[in-house]
Amino acid sequence: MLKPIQEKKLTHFFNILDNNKNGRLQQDDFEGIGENICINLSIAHGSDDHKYIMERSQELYNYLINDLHKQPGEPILLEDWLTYFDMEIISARNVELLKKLIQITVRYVFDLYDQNKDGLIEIEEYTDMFTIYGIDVKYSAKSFVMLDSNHDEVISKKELIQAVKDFFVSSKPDTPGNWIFGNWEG
Ligand SMILES: [Ca+2]
Ligand SMILES: [Ca+2]
Ligand SMILES: [Ca+2]
Repeated sequence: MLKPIQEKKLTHFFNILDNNKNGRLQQDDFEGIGENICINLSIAHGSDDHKYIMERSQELYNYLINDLHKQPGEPILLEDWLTYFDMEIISARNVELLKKLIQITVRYVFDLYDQNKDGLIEIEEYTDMFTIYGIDVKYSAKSFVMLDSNHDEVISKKELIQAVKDFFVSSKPDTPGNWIFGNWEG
């Protein structure tokens, strides 16, 4: 069974990815996120950068469809999402699957939001992520400081891996990684 805090965080993440807020994760949510990124970064429609962002945005969708045993086009419901995390990862203690999901998520964040491609997430890039996902930006500075565990004012891949891991599995309310996608307490 998921603990209430885990369910809350995973529901928060589901709602963020559900770009058109219809309660289902579908391909158009990930296209919408890709388009939001391009608009936010003033990337021209049809350019190579546009194509790159759209493809990277799509990758998480493809991974989830596959891992949740859905057919392309079949929606992922919140219930499917929570059951997946509970039965296949958290309660199952499936370390390998968790590791893979963390890797995919970290790659997704770096591919889409490390705009200057320096392998680090700066505060501006992190705040853009909040804007693009429609997360209240008033939490971005606070969250950034918590994720930046060595206080060098950038989020490294290592720090992001730890944060994503804590976000997915930690049942402690004071774990810094809980805040990766802003105010999960809602
Ligand atoms: Ca949707
Ligand atoms: Ca960067
Ligand atoms: Ca750091």
